[in-house]
Amino acid sequence: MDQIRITGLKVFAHHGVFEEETRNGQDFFVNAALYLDCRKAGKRDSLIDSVDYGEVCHFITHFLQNHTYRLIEAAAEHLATELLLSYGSLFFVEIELLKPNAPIGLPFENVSVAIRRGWHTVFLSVGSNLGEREQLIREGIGRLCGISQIRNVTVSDLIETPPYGGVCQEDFLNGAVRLETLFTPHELLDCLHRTEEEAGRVRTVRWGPRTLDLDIIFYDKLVLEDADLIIPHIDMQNRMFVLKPLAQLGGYYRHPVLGKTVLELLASLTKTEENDEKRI
Ligand code: A4P
Ligand code: MG
Repeated sequence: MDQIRITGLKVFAHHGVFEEETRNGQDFFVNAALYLDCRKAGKRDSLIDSVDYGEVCHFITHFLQNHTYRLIEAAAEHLATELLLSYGSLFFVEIELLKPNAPIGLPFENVSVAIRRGWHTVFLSVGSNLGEREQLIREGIGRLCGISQIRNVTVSDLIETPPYGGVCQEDFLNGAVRLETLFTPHELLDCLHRTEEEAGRVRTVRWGPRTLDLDIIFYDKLVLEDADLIIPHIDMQNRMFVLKPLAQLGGYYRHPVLGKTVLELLASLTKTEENDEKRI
């Protein structure tokens, strides 16, 4: 992807763990890479289609001067977030924050932190089979839309589906959501759990009735497996209620482990279910 690079921007600011650092201040240097699509600006020769690097330099300077952090990690983290939230055409930013006069008491050239942050594309599955199902789903998605670290939310049609998983319960209303987020996968999971809780979700029976269920299906092309989170969702390929709405938003999205697109997974499952019906 195209980049605009800023190197060696000098900012006098007051970040540091020691009291004299926050009192007296010192020079910091910033290297930044802004990832965006420069094609249109390049073809049209127009600033409006790009990001004004002069403005970004002033933005970085003001940000670092108007905030005080103990750690350069924190200064870089918050700066990256603010840049991504303020300049909508940025997909990613890389920030290196250097502190050449850090009070180390030994001869050294430089110390710095370098981070890369950006927007991630996520597909969610959403379901409800308790209470005002559609309203609960719409309110839950509305809550996600109101969070600054989430943008470009699109929602599939909501479909009525029979319960899957062997628990005898009411039919579900299911859908899929595509969004972009600055959250890490675990931060997103926490955010989804809070949204479920606000919808009055009580966890009793596994796979049992729920006012609102929000599952992460894909997070970019990430493959992750730990005690709290499995991405891509471990059982999505066997669930019609996930694949059907998902196909509306990301039919050509390729599963990073199974190597098939959502439409191909949907076709395989449809075939399997048809064969199962014939056997019965
Ligand atoms: N977890 C691991 N990976 C993920 C992920 N990719 N996304 C962990 C979200 N959570 C993930 O989930 C239990 C734990 O799974 C979470 O705390 C998280 O750490 P939960 O939502 O608390 O409990 P659950 O929903 O009862 O269990 P589970 O296994 O998530 O069930 P599902 O997969 O959500 O299935 N039939 C129809 N027609 N439509 C439905 O929507 N839903 C279910 C529930 C059953 N049958 C259904 C439907
Ligand atoms: Mg769930």
